[in-house]
Amino acid sequence: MRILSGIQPTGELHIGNYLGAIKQWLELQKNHECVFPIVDLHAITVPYNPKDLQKNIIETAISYLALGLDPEKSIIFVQSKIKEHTELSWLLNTITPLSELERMTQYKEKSRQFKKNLNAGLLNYPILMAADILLYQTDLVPVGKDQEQHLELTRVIAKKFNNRFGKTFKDPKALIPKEGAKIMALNNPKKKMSKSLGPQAYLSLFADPKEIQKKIMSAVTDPGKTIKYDPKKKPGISNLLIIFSLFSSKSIKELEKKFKNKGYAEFKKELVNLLILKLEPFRRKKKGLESREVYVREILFQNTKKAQVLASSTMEEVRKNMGLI
Ligand code: AQP
Repeated sequence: MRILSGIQPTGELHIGNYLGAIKQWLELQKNHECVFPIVDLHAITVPYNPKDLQKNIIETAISYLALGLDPEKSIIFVQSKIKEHTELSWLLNTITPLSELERMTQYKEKSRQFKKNLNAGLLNYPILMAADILLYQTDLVPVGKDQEQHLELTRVIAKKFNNRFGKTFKDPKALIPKEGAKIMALNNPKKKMSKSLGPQAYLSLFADPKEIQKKIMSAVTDPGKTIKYDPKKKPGISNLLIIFSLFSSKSIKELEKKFKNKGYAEFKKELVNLLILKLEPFRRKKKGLESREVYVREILFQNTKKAQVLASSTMEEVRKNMGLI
């Protein structure tokens, strides 16, 4: 099976990215052919600084390696280096109904958030994502819950294309984890943890012990004192319970029992210790890679060649079937 999933180089990766997506990637790369682009073309649909983007692209590549993605097993590259992503995206534009794009939740949210920069790229974002996925004849797309709707649209586009021009693309399926598919923001447990909500909302995967302590101890909790999983009534503590459970491999039930007569502060202190222990190896590995940028760039270069072979092969078929040659 072929797996594809990407992350935008918009800043540090956070524990939401890890629990919703990257943790699955690490398992999948053991037995499947995996394609993991750094999706820089998606990142430019919202206001950004070109200098920061350059830095973030390399940072994300370093982060992928530090977290355990293996460039011998998985294809790690920068999306914009393969021109076929934008070419296929344009072709898919011509068969994607406007109404489908306008009803996408992410578009609605982002167009509210970035009122002053309401560009066509923000609306067409899911078409580029469909191109990313279909270009590599992907079977499975391991993503967090927020991307489910885009995945469904990808499948609609693939079906439409295949019906109109003959079978060209595979039908990709989303792989969404049962737990951790939507980690909530630390400062607002009603919103998804994401970089764009600001530094108080997320915990970086490379945070040092001091930062972990600060962010977790000040995470928003709920009225009352009991450590109980109840996402509706207690969204703050429920979110922290999910994080604790996934990093410790203990069930939520076990944790509720362990912290039965204990308060939020004690629970948070233990979570801090757990996260320091689990995130420390990532931080150490990243530090080591930061001084080896030439090596990281070489990995990206070599992997781009592998991605190019796959992308060219699909595009040849697409152009032929659409009557372009
Ligand atoms: N909170 C989350 N919980 C679970 N999974 C998540 N993902 C993102 N946030 C969570 C998954 O991580 C992958 C990469 O997503 P992204 O590049 O969109 O990351 P982001 O942190 O969401 O980025 P931004 O820049 O802050 O964008 P917005 O504002 O759109 O969230 C995906 O598989 C995603 O599902």
